[in-house]
Amino acid sequence: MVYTLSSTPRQDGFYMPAEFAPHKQTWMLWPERPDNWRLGAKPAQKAFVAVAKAIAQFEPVVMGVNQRQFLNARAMLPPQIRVVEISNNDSWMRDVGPTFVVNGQGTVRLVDWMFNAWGGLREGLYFPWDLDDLVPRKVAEIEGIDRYAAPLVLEGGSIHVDGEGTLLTTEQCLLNPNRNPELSKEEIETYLKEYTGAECILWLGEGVYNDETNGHVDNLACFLRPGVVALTWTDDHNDPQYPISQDAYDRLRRFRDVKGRSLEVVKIHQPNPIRITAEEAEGVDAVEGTLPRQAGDRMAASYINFYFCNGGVVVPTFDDPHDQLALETLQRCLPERRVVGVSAREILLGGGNIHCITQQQPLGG
Ligand code: KQY
Repeated sequence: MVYTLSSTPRQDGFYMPAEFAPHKQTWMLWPERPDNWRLGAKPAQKAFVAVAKAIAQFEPVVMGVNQRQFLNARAMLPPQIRVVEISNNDSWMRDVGPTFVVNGQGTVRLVDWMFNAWGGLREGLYFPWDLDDLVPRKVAEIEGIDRYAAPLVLEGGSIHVDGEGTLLTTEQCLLNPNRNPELSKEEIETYLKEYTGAECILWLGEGVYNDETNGHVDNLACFLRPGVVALTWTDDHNDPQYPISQDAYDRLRRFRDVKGRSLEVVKIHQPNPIRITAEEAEGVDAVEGTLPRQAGDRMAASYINFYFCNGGVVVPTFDDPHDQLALETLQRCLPERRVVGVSAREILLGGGNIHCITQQQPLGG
Protein backbone atom coordinates (compact mmCIF):
# COMPACT_ATOMS: atom_id res chain seq x y z
CA MET A 1 0.00 0.00 0.00
CA VAL A 2 1.20 3.50 -0.82
CA TYR A 3 -0.22 6.28 1.34
CA THR A 4 -0.43 10.01 0.88
CA LEU A 5 0.31 11.35 4.34
CA SER A 6 -1.34 14.43 5.83
CA SER A 7 1.51 15.07 8.28
CA THR A 8 4.88 16.60 7.27
CA PRO A 9 8.30 14.93 7.14
CA ARG A 10 9.51 17.05 10.08
CA GLN A 11 6.53 16.02 12.22
CA ASP A 12 7.33 12.36 11.46
CA GLY A 13 11.09 12.63 12.04
CA PHE A 14 12.03 12.53 8.33
CA TYR A 15 14.56 14.77 6.56
CA MET A 16 16.18 15.17 3.15
CA PRO A 17 19.69 13.67 3.19
CA ALA A 18 22.56 15.29 1.33
CA GLU A 19 23.15 14.16 -2.24
CA PHE A 20 26.56 12.84 -1.15
CA ALA A 21 24.94 10.36 1.30
CA PRO A 22 24.61 6.76 -0.02
CA HIS A 23 22.05 6.16 -2.79
CA LYS A 24 19.87 3.20 -3.65
CA GLN A 25 19.65 4.41 -7.26
CA THR A 26 19.38 7.35 -9.63
CA TRP A 27 16.22 8.34 -11.53
CA MET A 28 16.27 9.98 -14.96
CA LEU A 29 13.70 10.75 -17.69
CA TRP A 30 14.26 10.23 -21.41
CA PRO A 31 14.36 13.37 -23.66
CA GLU A 32 12.21 13.53 -26.76
CA ARG A 33 10.35 16.80 -27.25
CA PRO A 34 11.52 18.48 -30.48
CA ASP A 35 10.59 21.99 -29.31
CA ASN A 36 13.26 21.80 -26.60
CA TRP A 37 15.81 19.31 -27.93
CA ARG A 38 17.25 19.89 -31.39
CA LEU A 39 16.96 17.42 -34.25
CA GLY A 40 14.13 15.47 -32.66
CA ALA A 41 16.22 15.02 -29.49
CA LYS A 42 18.61 12.54 -31.13
CA PRO A 43 21.82 14.33 -29.96
CA ALA A 44 20.31 14.84 -26.48
CA GLN A 45 19.40 11.16 -26.26
CA LYS A 46 23.03 10.25 -26.89
CA ALA A 47 24.13 12.68 -24.18
CA PHE A 48 21.59 11.24 -21.71
CA VAL A 49 22.87 7.74 -22.51
CA ALA A 50 26.42 8.91 -21.75
CA VAL A 51 25.29 10.37 -18.41
CA ALA A 52 23.32 7.24 -17.50
CA LYS A 53 26.28 5.02 -18.37
CA ALA A 54 28.66 7.19 -16.33
CA ILE A 55 26.36 6.96 -13.28
CA ALA A 56 25.76 3.23 -13.79
CA GLN A 57 29.47 2.64 -13.12
CA PHE A 58 28.65 3.63 -9.54
CA GLU A 59 25.00 2.75 -8.83
CA PRO A 60 21.78 1.51 -10.47
CA VAL A 61 19.96 3.88 -12.84
CA VAL A 62 16.23 3.87 -13.68
CA MET A 63 15.15 5.68 -16.85
CA GLY A 64 11.53 6.79 -17.09
CA VAL A 65 10.25 7.06 -20.65
CA ASN A 66 7.08 7.96 -22.52
CA GLN A 67 5.36 5.02 -24.19
CA ARG A 68 6.24 6.07 -27.74
CA GLN A 69 9.98 6.15 -26.94
CA PHE A 70 10.13 2.95 -24.89
CA LEU A 71 11.64 0.73 -27.56
CA ASN A 72 14.10 3.37 -28.71
CA ALA A 73 15.29 4.10 -25.19
CA ARG A 74 15.55 0.39 -24.44
CA ALA A 75 17.65 -0.10 -27.57
CA MET A 76 19.95 2.85 -26.86
CA LEU A 77 20.57 2.08 -23.18
CA PRO A 78 22.66 -0.82 -21.89
CA PRO A 79 20.71 -3.67 -20.24
CA GLN A 80 21.81 -2.83 -16.69
CA ILE A 81 19.88 0.45 -16.93
CA ARG A 82 16.24 -0.20 -16.06
CA VAL A 83 13.72 1.38 -18.42
CA VAL A 84 10.19 1.98 -17.07
CA GLU A 85 7.26 3.73 -18.66
CA ILE A 86 6.58 7.06 -16.91
CA SER A 87 4.65 9.61 -18.96
CA ASN A 88 6.26 13.05 -18.78
CA ASN A 89 6.28 16.39 -20.58
CA ASP A 90 10.08 16.68 -20.54
CA SER A 91 13.10 15.09 -19.01
CA TRP A 92 14.13 17.22 -16.00
CA MET A 93 13.94 14.61 -13.24
CA ARG A 94 15.63 16.90 -10.72
CA ASP A 95 12.82 19.40 -11.05
CA VAL A 96 9.72 17.32 -11.75
CA GLY A 97 10.77 14.34 -9.66
CA PRO A 98 10.31 13.74 -5.95
CA THR A 99 12.56 14.79 -3.10
CA PHE A 100 13.25 11.68 -1.05
CA VAL A 101 13.32 11.90 2.74
CA VAL A 102 14.59 9.40 5.33
CA ASN A 103 14.16 8.87 9.06
CA GLY A 104 17.57 7.37 9.84
CA GLN A 105 15.93 4.03 10.69
CA GLY A 106 15.72 2.62 7.19
CA THR A 107 12.41 4.12 6.02
CA VAL A 108 12.34 6.25 2.87
CA ARG A 109 9.40 8.44 1.84
CA LEU A 110 9.07 11.14 -0.77
CA VAL A 111 7.95 14.73 -1.03
CA ASP A 112 5.80 15.62 -4.04
CA TRP A 113 6.13 19.36 -4.64
CA MET A 114 3.76 21.29 -6.90
CA PHE A 115 5.24 21.91 -10.36
CA ASN A 116 4.37 24.77 -12.76
CA ALA A 117 7.05 24.39 -15.48
CA TRP A 118 9.32 27.05 -13.97
CA GLY A 119 6.84 29.91 -13.90
CA GLY A 120 3.26 28.92 -14.69
CA LEU A 121 1.00 30.07 -17.48
CA ARG A 122 2.65 33.42 -18.14
CA GLU A 123 6.35 32.70 -17.66
CA GLY A 124 6.65 28.91 -17.68
CA LEU A 125 8.92 27.22 -20.22
CA TYR A 126 6.22 25.05 -21.80
CA PHE A 127 2.57 24.09 -21.54
CA PRO A 128 1.07 21.73 -20.47
CA TRP A 129 3.02 20.19 -17.57
CA ASP A 130 0.35 17.87 -16.18
CA LEU A 131 2.34 14.69 -16.87
CA ASP A 132 5.46 16.10 -15.18
CA ASP A 133 3.39 16.93 -12.13
CA LEU A 134 2.37 13.27 -11.76
CA VAL A 135 5.91 11.86 -11.92
CA PRO A 136 6.49 11.76 -8.12
CA ARG A 137 3.23 9.85 -7.55
CA LYS A 138 4.28 7.28 -10.11
CA VAL A 139 7.72 6.91 -8.54
CA ALA A 140 5.98 6.39 -5.18
CA GLU A 141 3.85 3.62 -6.71
CA ILE A 142 6.78 1.96 -8.50
CA GLU A 143 8.90 2.00 -5.34
CA GLY A 144 6.02 1.32 -2.92
CA ILE A 145 6.86 4.27 -0.69
CA ASP A 146 4.62 6.79 1.05
CA ARG A 147 4.24 10.34 -0.17
CA TYR A 148 3.92 13.81 1.33
CA ALA A 149 2.09 16.30 -0.92
CA ALA A 150 3.76 19.66 -0.25
CA PRO A 151 1.59 22.78 -0.79
CA LEU A 152 4.49 24.66 -2.38
CA VAL A 153 5.57 25.17 -5.99
CA LEU A 154 9.19 24.06 -5.99
CA GLU A 155 11.66 22.33 -8.30
CA GLY A 156 14.36 20.07 -6.88
CA GLY A 157 17.09 22.12 -8.56
CA SER A 158 16.17 25.14 -6.48
CA ILE A 159 17.41 23.65 -3.18
CA HIS A 160 20.56 21.97 -1.90
CA VAL A 161 20.98 20.55 1.61
CA ASP A 162 24.02 19.50 3.64
CA GLY A 163 22.10 16.66 5.34
CA GLU A 164 22.76 18.15 8.77
CA GLY A 165 19.97 20.72 8.70
CA THR A 166 21.25 23.49 6.41
CA LEU A 167 19.48 24.34 3.15
CA LEU A 168 20.86 26.58 0.39
CA THR A 169 18.58 28.34 -2.09
CA THR A 170 18.20 31.57 -4.09
CA GLU A 171 15.88 34.52 -3.69
CA GLN A 172 15.62 34.90 -7.46
CA CYS A 173 13.87 31.55 -7.76
CA LEU A 174 12.02 30.81 -4.54
CA LEU A 175 10.80 34.38 -4.00
CA ASN A 176 9.87 34.81 -7.66
CA PRO A 177 6.20 35.85 -8.01
CA ASN A 178 5.84 33.20 -10.71
CA ARG A 179 6.20 30.40 -8.10
CA ASN A 180 4.33 31.08 -4.83
CA PRO A 181 3.10 34.69 -5.05
CA GLU A 182 0.73 34.32 -2.11
CA LEU A 183 3.48 33.30 0.33
CA SER A 184 5.90 35.51 2.27
CA LYS A 185 9.59 34.63 2.64
CA GLU A 186 8.88 33.47 6.21
CA GLU A 187 6.04 31.20 5.05
CA ILE A 188 8.26 29.71 2.34
CA GLU A 189 10.96 29.08 4.94
CA THR A 190 8.41 27.34 7.15
CA TYR A 191 7.39 25.01 4.32
CA LEU A 192 11.03 24.30 3.44
CA LYS A 193 11.70 23.35 7.04
CA GLU A 194 8.57 21.21 7.37
CA TYR A 195 9.16 19.27 4.14
CA THR A 196 12.98 18.88 4.12
CA GLY A 197 13.62 18.81 7.86
CA ALA A 198 16.14 21.65 7.49
CA GLU A 199 16.46 24.13 10.36
CA CYS A 200 18.68 26.76 8.79
CA ILE A 201 17.82 28.35 5.42
CA LEU A 202 20.64 30.22 3.67
CA TRP A 203 19.51 32.62 0.93
CA LEU A 204 21.76 33.45 -1.99
CA GLY A 205 20.64 36.23 -4.34
CA GLU A 206 20.59 35.53 -8.08
CA GLY A 207 21.43 32.34 -9.92
CA VAL A 208 23.65 31.94 -12.98
CA TYR A 209 23.31 34.62 -15.66
CA ASN A 210 20.60 33.73 -18.21
CA ASP A 211 19.49 30.61 -16.36
CA GLU A 212 15.96 29.99 -17.63
CA THR A 213 14.90 28.43 -14.32
CA ASN A 214 14.96 31.87 -12.65
CA GLY A 215 18.21 31.12 -10.93
CA HIS A 216 18.26 27.57 -9.59
CA VAL A 217 20.90 27.14 -6.92
CA ASP A 218 22.06 23.84 -8.48
CA ASN A 219 23.76 25.74 -11.29
CA LEU A 220 25.37 28.29 -8.96
CA ALA A 221 26.54 26.61 -5.76
CA CYS A 222 26.40 23.29 -3.94
CA PHE A 223 27.67 21.61 -0.79
CA LEU A 224 30.74 19.41 -1.28
CA ARG A 225 30.30 18.31 2.31
CA PRO A 226 28.90 20.01 5.42
CA GLY A 227 30.75 23.29 5.85
CA VAL A 228 32.18 23.40 2.29
CA VAL A 229 30.41 24.95 -0.72
CA ALA A 230 31.50 24.99 -4.37
CA LEU A 231 30.60 28.19 -6.28
CA THR A 232 30.71 28.95 -9.99
CA TRP A 233 33.18 31.76 -10.55
CA THR A 234 34.72 34.17 -13.04
CA ASP A 235 37.53 36.71 -12.58
CA ASP A 236 36.27 38.76 -15.52
CA HIS A 237 34.70 41.91 -14.03
CA ASN A 238 33.00 42.62 -17.36
CA ASP A 239 31.17 39.31 -17.40
CA PRO A 240 27.53 39.63 -16.19
CA GLN A 241 28.21 36.57 -14.05
CA TYR A 242 30.85 38.43 -12.03
CA PRO A 243 28.60 40.51 -9.72
CA ILE A 244 26.31 37.49 -9.23
CA SER A 245 29.14 35.20 -8.14
CA GLN A 246 30.76 37.96 -6.06
CA ASP A 247 27.49 38.56 -4.20
CA ALA A 248 27.08 34.81 -3.62
CA TYR A 249 30.66 34.58 -2.36
CA ASP A 250 30.15 37.49 0.06
CA ARG A 251 26.93 35.97 1.42
CA LEU A 252 28.46 32.50 1.75
CA ARG A 253 31.38 33.92 3.72
CA ARG A 254 28.99 35.73 6.07
CA PHE A 255 26.67 32.78 6.66
CA ARG A 256 26.81 30.40 9.60
CA ASP A 257 25.34 26.96 9.01
CA VAL A 258 23.06 25.00 11.33
CA LYS A 259 26.06 23.99 13.44
CA GLY A 260 27.32 27.57 13.69
CA ARG A 261 30.22 26.90 11.29
CA SER A 262 31.42 29.45 8.80
CA LEU A 263 31.54 28.05 5.28
CA GLU A 264 34.63 27.32 3.22
CA VAL A 265 34.01 28.36 -0.41
CA VAL A 266 35.69 26.60 -3.34
CA LYS A 267 35.58 28.68 -6.53
CA ILE A 268 35.12 26.68 -9.74
CA HIS A 269 35.89 28.86 -12.74
CA GLN A 270 33.06 28.81 -15.28
CA PRO A 271 33.65 27.88 -18.95
CA ASN A 272 34.11 30.69 -21.47
CA PRO A 273 30.73 32.09 -22.60
CA ILE A 274 28.86 29.44 -24.60
CA ARG A 275 26.37 30.66 -27.20
CA ILE A 276 23.84 28.73 -29.21
CA THR A 277 24.84 28.53 -32.88
CA ALA A 278 22.51 29.23 -35.81
CA GLU A 279 22.61 25.56 -36.76
CA GLU A 280 21.70 24.50 -33.22
CA ALA A 281 18.85 27.03 -32.98
CA GLU A 282 17.45 25.93 -36.35
CA GLY A 283 17.27 22.34 -35.16
CA VAL A 284 14.67 23.16 -32.50
CA ASP A 285 10.99 23.13 -33.52
CA ALA A 286 9.20 26.42 -32.91
CA VAL A 287 6.05 25.84 -30.85
CA GLU A 288 3.87 28.52 -29.32
CA GLY A 289 4.12 28.39 -25.55
CA THR A 290 7.63 26.89 -25.48
CA LEU A 291 10.65 29.10 -24.80
CA PRO A 292 12.25 29.69 -28.24
CA ARG A 293 15.96 29.10 -28.94
CA GLN A 294 17.78 31.92 -30.71
CA ALA A 295 21.21 31.92 -32.31
CA GLY A 296 23.70 33.89 -30.23
CA ASP A 297 21.89 33.41 -26.91
CA ARG A 298 24.31 32.75 -24.09
CA MET A 299 23.67 29.49 -22.29
CA ALA A 300 23.92 29.20 -18.49
CA ALA A 301 26.95 26.92 -18.50
CA SER A 302 28.40 25.91 -15.12
CA TYR A 303 30.46 22.99 -13.82
CA ILE A 304 28.50 23.20 -10.54
CA ASN A 305 25.66 21.34 -12.25
CA PHE A 306 27.35 18.03 -11.45
CA TYR A 307 25.93 14.95 -9.74
CA PHE A 308 27.15 12.93 -6.76
CA CYS A 309 26.71 9.17 -6.96
CA ASN A 310 28.05 6.34 -4.81
CA GLY A 311 31.83 6.73 -4.96
CA GLY A 312 31.66 9.05 -7.96
CA VAL A 313 30.93 12.51 -9.27
CA VAL A 314 29.65 13.05 -12.83
CA VAL A 315 30.62 16.49 -14.10
CA PRO A 316 29.53 18.34 -17.27
CA THR A 317 32.30 19.30 -19.68
CA PHE A 318 32.03 21.73 -22.58
CA ASP A 319 35.13 21.18 -24.73
CA ASP A 320 36.44 24.31 -23.03
CA PRO A 321 39.89 25.24 -21.70
CA HIS A 322 38.45 25.37 -18.16
CA ASP A 323 37.18 21.76 -18.22
CA GLN A 324 40.41 20.27 -16.92
CA LEU A 325 40.79 22.69 -14.03
CA ALA A 326 37.18 22.10 -12.94
CA LEU A 327 37.67 18.33 -12.97
CA GLU A 328 40.99 18.57 -11.12
CA THR A 329 39.62 20.95 -8.49
CA LEU A 330 36.65 18.69 -7.78
CA GLN A 331 38.91 15.64 -7.67
CA ARG A 332 41.21 17.39 -5.19
CA CYS A 333 38.25 18.38 -2.98
CA LEU A 334 36.66 14.92 -3.18
CA PRO A 335 39.59 12.48 -3.04
CA GLU A 336 37.36 9.63 -1.85
CA ARG A 337 35.36 9.75 -5.11
CA ARG A 338 36.18 9.25 -8.77
CA VAL A 339 35.44 12.37 -10.81
CA VAL A 340 34.14 11.60 -14.31
CA GLY A 341 33.56 14.23 -17.00
CA VAL A 342 30.76 13.84 -19.55
CA SER A 343 30.44 16.05 -22.61
CA ALA A 344 27.26 18.02 -21.91
CA ARG A 345 26.73 20.71 -24.55
CA GLU A 346 23.60 18.96 -25.84
CA ILE A 347 22.07 18.96 -22.35
CA LEU A 348 23.00 22.60 -21.88
CA LEU A 349 21.22 23.45 -25.15
CA GLY A 350 18.01 22.12 -23.59
CA GLY A 351 18.33 24.55 -20.68
CA GLY A 352 20.02 22.60 -17.90
CA ASN A 353 22.69 20.09 -17.17
CA ILE A 354 23.62 16.80 -15.50
CA HIS A 355 22.26 17.69 -12.06
CA CYS A 356 18.99 18.87 -13.61
CA ILE A 357 18.36 15.54 -15.32
CA THR A 358 19.10 13.27 -12.34
CA GLN A 359 17.46 12.58 -8.98
CA GLN A 360 19.01 10.50 -6.22
CA GLN A 361 17.01 8.01 -4.20
CA PRO A 362 18.80 7.60 -0.87
CA LEU A 363 19.52 4.22 0.62
CA GLY A 364 17.88 5.32 3.82
CA GLY A 365 19.60 2.76 6.04
O1 KQY B 1 16.64 22.48 -14.16
C1 KQY B 1 16.72 22.91 -15.27
N1 KQY B 1 17.76 23.58 -15.61
C2 KQY B 1 15.59 22.68 -16.19
C3 KQY B 1 15.42 23.71 -17.20
C4 KQY B 1 14.23 23.43 -18.04
C5 KQY B 1 14.47 23.85 -19.38
C6 KQY B 1 13.30 23.62 -20.29
N2 KQY B 1 13.65 24.13 -21.55
